[in-house]
Amino acid sequence: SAEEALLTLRKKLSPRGDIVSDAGRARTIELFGAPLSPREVATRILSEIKEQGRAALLKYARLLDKPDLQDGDLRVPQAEIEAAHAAVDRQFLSTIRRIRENVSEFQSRILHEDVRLVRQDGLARVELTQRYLPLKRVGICVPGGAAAYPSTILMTAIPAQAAGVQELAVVTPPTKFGAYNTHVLATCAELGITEVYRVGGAQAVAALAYGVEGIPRVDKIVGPGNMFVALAKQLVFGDVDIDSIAGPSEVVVIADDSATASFVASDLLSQAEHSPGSSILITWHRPLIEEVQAEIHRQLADLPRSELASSSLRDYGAIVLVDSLETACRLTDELAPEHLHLSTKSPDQLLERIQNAGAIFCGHYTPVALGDYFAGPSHVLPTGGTARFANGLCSNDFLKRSSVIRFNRDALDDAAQDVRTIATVEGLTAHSQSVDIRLKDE
Ligand code: HSO
Ligand code: ZN
Repeated sequence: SAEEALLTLRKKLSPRGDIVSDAGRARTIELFGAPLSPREVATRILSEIKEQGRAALLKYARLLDKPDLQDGDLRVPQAEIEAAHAAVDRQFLSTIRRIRENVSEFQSRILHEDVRLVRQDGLARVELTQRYLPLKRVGICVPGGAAAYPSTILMTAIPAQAAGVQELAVVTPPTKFGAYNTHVLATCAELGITEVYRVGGAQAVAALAYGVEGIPRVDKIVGPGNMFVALAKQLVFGDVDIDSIAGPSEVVVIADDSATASFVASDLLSQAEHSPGSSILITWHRPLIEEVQAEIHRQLADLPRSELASSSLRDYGAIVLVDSLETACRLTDELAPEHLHLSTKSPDQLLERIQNAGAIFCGHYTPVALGDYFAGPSHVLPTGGTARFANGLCSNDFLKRSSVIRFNRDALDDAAQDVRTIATVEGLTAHSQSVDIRLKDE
């Protein structure tokens, strides 16, 4: 039944990193002299760096990532960023320029503008404004463990720049997929990002949240990372803003008899190849199931990351046969997936029935990869069913707002009695007084 399917699927959607493995336990004993949970590890790193600053940051960068990291290596020199830009091929540069235009156009277009309400009643005038200003300084986490992600720089930094953020600090681990990656550095150069630090994990989050000598603290930390980055972001929230806690990538594909099995299989595989995330197909067209299964096997054979993709599919993949389009939509809404692909004749028919999904891809010619790399909305999206209440990252997340309130004397006079009444109920006489004192020589 759909309910049973839902229970199984919930378990499959986004494996969480809170299980302590034997290997993890052994490693924390080796590093910290005690069997710590990942949360305890993150807490310890954060508080040490908060108290001891740069020395503790270097200590953890060496202990966890690169034993021979020198103090002077922490920030990538400008010459190295420029050299990377000069070294990458022209095709890569023209690609990231094109993507930059797409993302920048969309992110600027959706940007909030100040809103003003004027109430004029005779001589009384009230002016109420909601004013938006960009955050001053933002930190961006760029993963560098299993693969290089220049696209993550594009999908976080360009929305921030569209909002008008002046200072961007990128942190990425000292690895060949991170701070020693030519494409990563070239992308920073192309976007005018000059502050790049070779540090990852909870220690990077600590440096951004609290600041250390040479790295001023930021106002907001965005971008994905491993479990330690996620935990650290959760722990520093409140001292600094964060975007969200990103889990593994996931996709739900809803397909009908108009779908092409090879297309559907390719979408499932393109999220499965990330990490153990989940890929779920929901259909009411029974013949599609076997076709898609066969296609998955065929395509898997040629994928360099077939090992990873097939284990994600084995552990977290599913194909669900439902009785109707309506059930498919209901199930999807309960799952609230990060990506939803509508592989059907009339996607609009499904769109109006679905409320919870981070990004929705409509029709046979809109693979999820377009959203990951090219279209314009950010690929930083809510995972693990959080699309129920959370949103993908966008330019507006880099704005803060103030309310601006302006009354003239007649408007104050008009409001006076109401302010007095409430102030009296609350027993706050000075509040009343602040009104009366302005009106007394009438
Ligand atoms: N699908 C990932 C984003 C990504 N894909 C980066 C390729 N590179 C999470 O939305
Ligand atoms: Zn992807």
